[in-house]
Amino acid sequence: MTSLRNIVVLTGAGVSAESGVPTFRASDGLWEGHRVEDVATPEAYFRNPTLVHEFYDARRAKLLSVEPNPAHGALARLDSEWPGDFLLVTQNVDDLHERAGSKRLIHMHGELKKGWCLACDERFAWDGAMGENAACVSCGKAGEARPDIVWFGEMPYEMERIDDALRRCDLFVSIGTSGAVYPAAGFVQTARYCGARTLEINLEPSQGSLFFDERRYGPAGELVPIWVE
Ligand code: BJW
Repeated sequence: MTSLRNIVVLTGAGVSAESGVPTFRASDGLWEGHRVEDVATPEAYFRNPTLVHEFYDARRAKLLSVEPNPAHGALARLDSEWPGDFLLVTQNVDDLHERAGSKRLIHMHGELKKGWCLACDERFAWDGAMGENAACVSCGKAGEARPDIVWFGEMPYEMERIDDALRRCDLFVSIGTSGAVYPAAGFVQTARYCGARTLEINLEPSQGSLFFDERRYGPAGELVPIWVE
C-alpha cells in the first residue's frame, strides 16, 4: 500500500456480524417478524411510534452484550497508523468501531446511542431505553424524541464530506455490505470513476461486486486483519 495516500473504507452490517449483531438481509434479519423496511421509515414511526421505539430500544440494549471483533480492531489500527487521509464511513448504527478505537469515522445512517428531539431539533446522547414518552434532555418536552437513525427516504448524514473523500481517495474498500441500499451502494462507482482502486471484502459477492477491481470473500474478522497487515 506504499503508493497510496488516501483511503476510504465503507462498512456495513457484515463487519459486526461476528460480534453477534444480526445483519439486515439474512434470514435472521427480521425483528419479531417485522421487515426492516416496516420499522425503519418515518411513516412507520408516525403510524406506530411504540413499535419503532421498542425495535430501537431492544437493539440499543443488545449493544451492552456485544464486543468489537478483529475486523473493528484492524480498522482502528489502520486509522491510527495511516499517515495519509483516512475516512471510515459506516452504515452501522452500533458503536463497535468507536469502541475499537476508530476516530476518523462517519455514521452515515445515524447512531443507536443518540436521540433527536423533534421539538427543539437537538441531537443528544441516549444510553437507556428511549420509550415513546421519554422527555428530551435539552427542552424537557416529552414524547418528541425519536431515534437519531436515518430511515428510508431520509438523507444520510455528511454526504458532502463523504462525496469529497470518495473523489479524492486512491483506494476504496467496501466491507460487509450487501450493496442493496443507496446512496452507499453507489460509492464504489464514484470512487472508481475518480480513479481509485476498489476492493470488496464480504462473505459473498455483493450486488455491486462487478464494480470492484479486487474481491475477497470470507468472514470480515479473518480477512480484514489480513488486508490491513
Ligand atoms: C459478512 C459477514 C461476515 C455477513 N463477514 N461479511 C436508487 C434506487 C432505488 C432506491 C433508491 C435509490 N436511491 C435511494 C433509494 C431509496 C433507499 C434505498 O436504497 N432503497 C433500497 C432498498 C433500494 N435509500 C434511502 O432511502 C436512503 N436515503 C436516500 O436515498 O436519500 C436521498 C438521497 C438522494 C441522493 C443522495 C443522497 C441521498 C436512506 C437509507 C437508510 C437506510 N437505513 C437502514 C436502516 C436504519 C438503520 C438501522 O435501523 O439500523 O440502514 S436500512 C439497513 O440497510 C441499514 C443498513 O445500514 C443498510 C445497509 O445494509 P447492510 O449494512 O448492507 O446489511 P445487509 O444485511 O444488507 O448486508 C450484510 C452483508 O454482510 C451481506 O452481503 C452478507 O453477505 C455480509 N456478511 N456476515 C463479512 N462475517
